[in-house]
Amino acid sequence: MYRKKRFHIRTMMQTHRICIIAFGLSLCCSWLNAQTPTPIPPLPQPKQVKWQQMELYAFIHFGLNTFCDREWGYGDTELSVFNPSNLDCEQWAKTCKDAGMKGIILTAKHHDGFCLWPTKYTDYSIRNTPYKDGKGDIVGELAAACRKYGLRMGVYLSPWDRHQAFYGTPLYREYFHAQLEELLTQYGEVFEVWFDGANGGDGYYGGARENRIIDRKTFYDYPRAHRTIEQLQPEAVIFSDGGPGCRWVGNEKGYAFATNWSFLRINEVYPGYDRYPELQQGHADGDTWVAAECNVSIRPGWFYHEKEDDKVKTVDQLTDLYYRSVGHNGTFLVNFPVAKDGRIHPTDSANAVNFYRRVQNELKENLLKKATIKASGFRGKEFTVKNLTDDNFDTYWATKDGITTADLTITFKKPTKVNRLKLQEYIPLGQRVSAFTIEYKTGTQWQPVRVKEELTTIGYKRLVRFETIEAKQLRVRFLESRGPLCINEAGAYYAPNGTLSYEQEKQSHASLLVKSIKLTAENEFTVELEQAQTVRSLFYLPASHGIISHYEILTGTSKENMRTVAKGEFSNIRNNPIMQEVYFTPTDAKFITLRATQTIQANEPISYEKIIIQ
Ligand code: FUL
Ligand code: CA
Repeated sequence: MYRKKRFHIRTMMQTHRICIIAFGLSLCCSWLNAQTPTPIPPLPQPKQVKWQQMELYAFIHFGLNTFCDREWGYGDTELSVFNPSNLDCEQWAKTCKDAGMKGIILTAKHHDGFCLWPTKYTDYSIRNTPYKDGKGDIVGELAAACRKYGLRMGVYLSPWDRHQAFYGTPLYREYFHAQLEELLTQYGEVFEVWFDGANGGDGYYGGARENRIIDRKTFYDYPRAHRTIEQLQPEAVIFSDGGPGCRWVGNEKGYAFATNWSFLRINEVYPGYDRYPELQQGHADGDTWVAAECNVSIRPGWFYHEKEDDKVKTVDQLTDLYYRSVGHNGTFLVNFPVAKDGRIHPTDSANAVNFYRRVQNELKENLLKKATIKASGFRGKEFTVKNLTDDNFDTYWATKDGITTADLTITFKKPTKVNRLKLQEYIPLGQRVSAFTIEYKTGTQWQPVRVKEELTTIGYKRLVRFETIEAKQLRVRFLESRGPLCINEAGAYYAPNGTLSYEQEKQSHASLLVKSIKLTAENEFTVELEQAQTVRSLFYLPASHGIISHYEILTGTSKENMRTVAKGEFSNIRNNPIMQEVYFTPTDAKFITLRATQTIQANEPISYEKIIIQ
C-alpha cells in the first residue's frame, strides 16, 4: 500500500511535470510569435525613417545664375548683378507649406562658388552684392521663415567650386569643410545636407580659366564631412549619389523605378558614380540602407529662365511623378527656380499647390476602413489586420516566423469602385516584400487588376494606380518576401478622374527643312538645309551615349565659308539630358555644324537624338 502510494505520487508528479513543460512550451511558442519579428538588415537609422516620413519637400535654386539666365555659372559673374527687388523667404515657405511640403533645401552655394550667406571665408558672397547693401543673409532669412511655417531646412553645398583660385588644392578642402561647419552651426537644425556629384572640370578658378580634374572619391574627404555632420547635426541625413543618408535616384526627372530597394552596396557608389542608372532601383543585395530621393525641377532647368515661364510642370505631370516617387518608395524633392525678383513665380506656386490638393483628393477616403479584411494568417493578437488602417505608423500586421507568403482578402459591404491601392511596410524592421499581386472578384473568379507597372517591392510606401474596378472583393497576395510580412498601413481609394499614368506629349519643335545631317568629322555633325536661309538657333537633344558637353556652332552658305557663331557649354547635360537651345545672331546659312569640343565620355563617338534648326 505504502509502495503503491509512492508509485502513484511519483507518476502524478511526472505527469504534472510533463504538463508543465508542455504548457510552458506552447506558451513559449505563441509568446515567441507574438514577439516583434526579428529585424532583417540592412536597417534604417531612426533619422532616416523620420526623413522618409517627410515624403514631399522643396528645393530652391537661387543665385547669380538666376540673373544671368544660366544653369551653371562659370565662376566669374560680377556680384553687382545680384539684386532681387522683392525677395521674400516667407513667400517661399508659405508656398511650400501650402503645397504640402515638409521642408526646404536651399542652394547655399552652387558650382559657381557664390555664397548666399555672409561666409567668413570668401568675398564671393552675398556680403558684396547690392542686396540689402550687403547686409542680407538668405540662408538665415530662409531658416527663420522655415521656423515660422513649421518646415525643416536643408542645405546644398556644392563641392565643386568654379570660382576659387585654389580649387583643387588642399587649401580648398579646408575651405569646403570650414564652410560646411558655418552652415551647420549658424542656422539651427538642418534635416539634410546635399552633396552634388557634378564636377565638370573647367572654370574661372580665380582667372586661370582652365580645366581641373580632381579625384571625386578622395579629394573632398567626405568621411571627415560625415563626421562633422554627425557631430554638429545628428538629425541630418546626408545626400549624395551613394548616401550615406539618402541617395540620388539616378535621374533628374523625379521618379524611381517601380522596383525600388532602399539598399546599396555602399562601398561601390561615390559622388559622381558612373553606373548611376542603377540608383533608380537600388541594389537588391545591398548592405546598407540608403533610400532614394527623387529630385526634379518644376521647370526644365534648375535655375530661373524667363523663356521657361510656359514650361512649368502641370498638375497632371506633378501628380504622376508623386505616384512614381513617394509611391515607389522614395521621397519627392521638387525644385522651385526662384525668379529674379526673389519670389517663386505664380505659375509654379499655383501648380504646386494644386498638385498637392489633387493628390489629397485622390487619396481622400480609405475604403478599407469600412471593409472587412481577412488575413490568411497573423502572428499574434498584437499583429492583426486592425493595425493596417489605424493610421498608426508603429502598429502593423505581421505573419509568423517562416511565413513569407500571405493573402489579405477585403470584402466591401457592397460592390465598390476602386483604382488606387496603398501598401506600407514597417521599415524599422527592414524592407522585405519583392512580389505581390492585386486581384478582384467577379462572380466566382479572381482576376488581376490592370496596372502599368510591375508589382514587386513595397518599402516605406507603394501606391499602385490601376484601371477602375467595381467589385465586392479585393485580394492582395504577397508572393515573395525576405522574411515574415510586416505591413503597417494599407488603403484602397477611388479617384474619380484618376488616370493610370501621365503620357508625356511629344515636344513640338518644328525645324527648317533639312536635306541631310552628316558626320563631317569625328567630333561634328553638319546639317545641310534644303535651301540657304536665315537661321537663328540650334536645338540639340542628346542621345543616351556620345553626349556633347561643350560645343561650337558654325554656319555658312557653302562648306568653304563656315564661321563660328556660338561657343559654350551644355551645363548639367549628363544628369539632366533635356533639349538644349542655342540662340545666335541671325545669319544666312545652308550649312550648320555642331562641333563637340568636349564630350561627357571621352572615347564614345558623338551622337544625337534630335538636331533642330530654326
Ligand atoms: C545637379 C547640378 O549640376 C544641377 O545644377 C542642380 O543643382 C541639380 C540639383 O544637381 O547635379
Ligand atoms: Ca498601423
